Amino acid sequence: MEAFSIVGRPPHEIAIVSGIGCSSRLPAYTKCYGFHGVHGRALPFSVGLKMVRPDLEVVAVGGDGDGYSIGGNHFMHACRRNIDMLYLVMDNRVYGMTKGQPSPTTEGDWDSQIAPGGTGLPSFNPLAVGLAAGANFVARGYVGDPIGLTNLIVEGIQFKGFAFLEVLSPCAIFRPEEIGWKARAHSRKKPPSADRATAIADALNEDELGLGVFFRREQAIDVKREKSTLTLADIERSFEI
Ligand SMILES: Cc1ncc(C[n+]2csc(CCOP(=O)(O)OP(=O)(O)O)c2C)c(N)n1
Repeated sequence: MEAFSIVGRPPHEIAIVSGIGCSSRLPAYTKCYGFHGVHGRALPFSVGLKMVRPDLEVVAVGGDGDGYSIGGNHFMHACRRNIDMLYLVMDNRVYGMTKGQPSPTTEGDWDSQIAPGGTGLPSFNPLAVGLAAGANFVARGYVGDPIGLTNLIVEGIQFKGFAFLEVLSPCAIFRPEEIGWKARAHSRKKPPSADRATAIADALNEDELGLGVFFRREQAIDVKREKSTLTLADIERSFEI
């Protein structure tokens, strides 16, 4: 709310779009326009919305299970499509809603009832993937740092193009050890890079709890859009055999 008030747009000029998960409940907690969609589909809906209503501030939100697993394909292509919007992922490294199922960002050795001994899989690095797919604004925030997070949300909304913000969001129920992030999360030492390869190396090599902007490079947004002249009746007729 604070970030939206700093951006200075009233609720009816903002649309928050989500998929499925505890984190995807977010649209219901604001007075903005909201769309609570289906698993992993927040991004295609948001992209379509922004294309037909460029006047709206569009913010897609969700979790790591929703966005990086079932929505992973949409994530990559939204990064390279560079539509002017913010994608905010509340990453708790678990499917909270399905009661502790490992997600793509879960550590391979995390023991759980559903995957005893861990999945054994390397975890997905969302920042490196977003950068490799072409996102021009890539940052990491933390819910335990509300001032820093507010600034990153404002920066992401004001960025011209697709902004990807990964937000460390502990799940106190299924991953209580993540509460310990509070003592370890810290600001990154390096300033944002404008060199993609450097930013990817930073995302892969730096401490996983480093907060701040990794990459920022504005690139012209070139959306080719043709106005349809079809009426609803025309579309209806096209279904007739
Ligand atoms: C592999 C897999 N695909 C799809 C689903 C359906 N599904 C149920 S909840 C959910 C998302 C919840 O996880 P997350 O996005 O991490 O949100 P959280 O509840 O942790 O906020 C999805 C995609 C599933 N459970 N498992």
